[in-house]
Amino acid sequence: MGPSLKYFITVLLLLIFNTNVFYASNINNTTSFFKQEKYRCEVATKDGFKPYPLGIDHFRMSPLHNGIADLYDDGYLDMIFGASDETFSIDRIVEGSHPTFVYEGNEERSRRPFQYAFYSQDDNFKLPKGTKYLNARTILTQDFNGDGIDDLAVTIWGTDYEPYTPARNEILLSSPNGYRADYLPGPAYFNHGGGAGDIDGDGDVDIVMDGSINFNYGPIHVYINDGSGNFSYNQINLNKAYTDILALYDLDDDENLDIVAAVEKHKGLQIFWGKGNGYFTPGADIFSDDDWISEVSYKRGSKDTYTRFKSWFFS
Ligand SMILES: [Ca+2]
Ligand SMILES: [Ca+2]
Ligand SMILES: [Ca+2]
Ligand SMILES: [Ca+2]
Repeated sequence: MGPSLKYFITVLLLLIFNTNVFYASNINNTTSFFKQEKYRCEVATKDGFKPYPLGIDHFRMSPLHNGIADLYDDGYLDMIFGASDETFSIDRIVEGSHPTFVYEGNEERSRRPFQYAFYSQDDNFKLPKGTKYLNARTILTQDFNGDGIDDLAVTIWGTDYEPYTPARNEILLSSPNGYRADYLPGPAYFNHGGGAGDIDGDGDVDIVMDGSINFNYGPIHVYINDGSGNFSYNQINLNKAYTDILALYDLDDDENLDIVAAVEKHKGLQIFWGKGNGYFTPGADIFSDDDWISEVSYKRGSKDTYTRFKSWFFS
């Protein structure tokens, strides 16, 4: 049995400190993580934003396959959710390999793309076409085609048990006639983590995602935006092991976004330094532990913390 998606919710926080806060990079503001943090704060603190689904799907909302966006830019935040049982076969539950989940797998939802659920405050919300997914593990929100309206980029894992079936990553772009779904370029992989941000410094939002074809090793997918939401595709092989979940932040304040990646085999973190032209160079592993990391985040912390991390970065 191959490895699978991560089921434990563990958020790993990188603590970085910079005394020159007034000169701190703004390149971080181009990322999907900047937008995600803003939306999560709104959902958490404002009345009426939390989804209030009725019926059985309330219990099927996936803690992993979800995203927040203001689709249509109408001021209503919208949440998109996959199902908590879409990754599992009944056999694997019987094997006890996923003891944290109480639901049996869903044969239909675990093998074929199915309509993801949208929760919106807007009573007239129009369901975007082309939003059937199978294990949309990471859903990134940013404006990729420069019209000021949120779009979605989605890593697709595919089926998560034998017979495994890889999948192509997808994108959902705003248009005058509603949303338009398409595949991102590149072949089918088992795709997992991703981040969006301006990695080549030309003002538009690019995408990096990771995937594997053998569950042991895989490239970073790099999608360079032409400014209109059309992407050129490149693969970069930097990692010693399968990159699991990643985030984009400028960690060393050189105005180039860097990748902070959870490394599946190591159960730790690795840095890939951004060169500002869409390419990256591998840095040192930061540490390893036994946790399953399902999200990587970043906050500036104490100067001591920064110094410690810095010495690891450059060791
Ligand atoms: Ca909306
Ligand atoms: Ca857009
Ligand atoms: Ca760019
Ligand atoms: Ca950097």
